[in-house]
Amino acid sequence: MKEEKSVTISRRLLLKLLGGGAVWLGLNKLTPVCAQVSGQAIEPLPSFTGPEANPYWGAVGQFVIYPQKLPLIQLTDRPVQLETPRNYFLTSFTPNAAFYVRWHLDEIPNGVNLSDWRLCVEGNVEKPLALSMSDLMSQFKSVSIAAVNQCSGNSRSRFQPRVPGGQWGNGAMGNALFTGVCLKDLLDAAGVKPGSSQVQFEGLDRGRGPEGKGSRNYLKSLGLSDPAIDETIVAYEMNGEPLPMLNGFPVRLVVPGKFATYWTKALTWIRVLTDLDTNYWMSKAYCIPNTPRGNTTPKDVNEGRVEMIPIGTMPVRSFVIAPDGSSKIPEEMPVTVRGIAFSGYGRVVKVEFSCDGGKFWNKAELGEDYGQYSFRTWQTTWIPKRTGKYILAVRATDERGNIQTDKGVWNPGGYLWNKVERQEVIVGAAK
Ligand SMILES: Nc1nc2c(c(=O)[nH]1)N[C@H]1C(S)=C(S)[C@@H](COP(=O)(O)O)O[C@H]1N2
Ligand SMILES: [Mo]
Repeated sequence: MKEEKSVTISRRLLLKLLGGGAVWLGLNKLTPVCAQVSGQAIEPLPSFTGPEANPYWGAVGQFVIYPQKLPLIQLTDRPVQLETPRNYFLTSFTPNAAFYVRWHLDEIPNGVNLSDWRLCVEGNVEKPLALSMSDLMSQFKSVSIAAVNQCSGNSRSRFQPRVPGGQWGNGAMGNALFTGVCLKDLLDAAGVKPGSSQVQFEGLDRGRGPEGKGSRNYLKSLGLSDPAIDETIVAYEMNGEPLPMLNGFPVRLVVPGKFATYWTKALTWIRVLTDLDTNYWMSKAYCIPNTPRGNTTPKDVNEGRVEMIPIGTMPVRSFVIAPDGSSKIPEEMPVTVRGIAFSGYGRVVKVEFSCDGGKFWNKAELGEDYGQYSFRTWQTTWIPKRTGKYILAVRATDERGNIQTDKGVWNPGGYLWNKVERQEVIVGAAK
């Protein structure tokens, strides 16, 4: 759902970005601080329960604080990979300070001087562009869209047999209201020449890349004929604020419905290509088996029987966020079970809840609709009738009829996990 935003908001943000003579929105160092020992300049949500309360929802790791961030779960520090704790998914929009972080390369921008920075549109175009932040904000129509950013490897730690890569729990995802300009408008302004095939995106980060793979920069491309191109935006605002440095300041690509691998951060070069992009990040990394649900077996992979293609759209998913199993629930007392759902293929039209591990399902109530690419909250009232252990489960259906099942997937990248999620809870006698 695109909606035009008033110019006043852009102007307000522009003043924020460029105002007061301070054009350097920089951080001295992107160094983490241990959550436990740092001065708490920003307050974490109080309901944090930690991985020990439920080892299976989030990743296992220590909590660290990076600049502009709340305590997040650390997967790795070089490159920076931080997971959002479960409690932040009670709402449709994920706070910027709690939004997960994933980079591939070590040399990430610590600051960007907006007086020098230009967004370049180059390659097979009539008129190459070099746009300043104020050009972007004043010369192009501003649009906003609520969209889920999910890492392809979200929930990778569930894979059996395990696969290499960050062992994410479920928190390598987030939803935000992104505001920026349409990619299409930038391409039209530059004039895409005939014979073009793809558009390539490059950010400011540099580094050695995965061991032995020799890639100095992270390059991703979209096909010009991909319908996603028409919905893609170059965002300079996230939830009404400039983007956090770690989430791609000053601008990032937002490709609604597609996995975040295409959502280039600190985007600085948009390059129209005449050939197919075969760089490492397109042809080796982020590829999935060309099979139903991207499912295969280690045996088929080892025997070279699997054709791999670049990953694309996010399958339907839903989560139980509360209760999280950390405390006993009193018998006969109503409990509000809450969570979120989303699908890259279309609006979530139904969420069903089960309190018996998936034998019987009941429709849950859907929260506010922020558009087809957004998280949709859901809730239902559950009154446990007896004491003991219960397995809660949730499944979502999108408008294309895709529904979650109990079948997991396996592929060598650890991508596309969307099995029905479960949560064990204990009900005790009410005193
Ligand atoms: N420049 C740049 N953009 C990038 C990446 C990167 O390594 N460099 N990683 C991508 C991947 S794989 C993910 S999952 C998302 C993570 O977005 P976030 O850090 O804002 O949550 O950024 C994407 N954009
Ligand atoms: Mo990712």
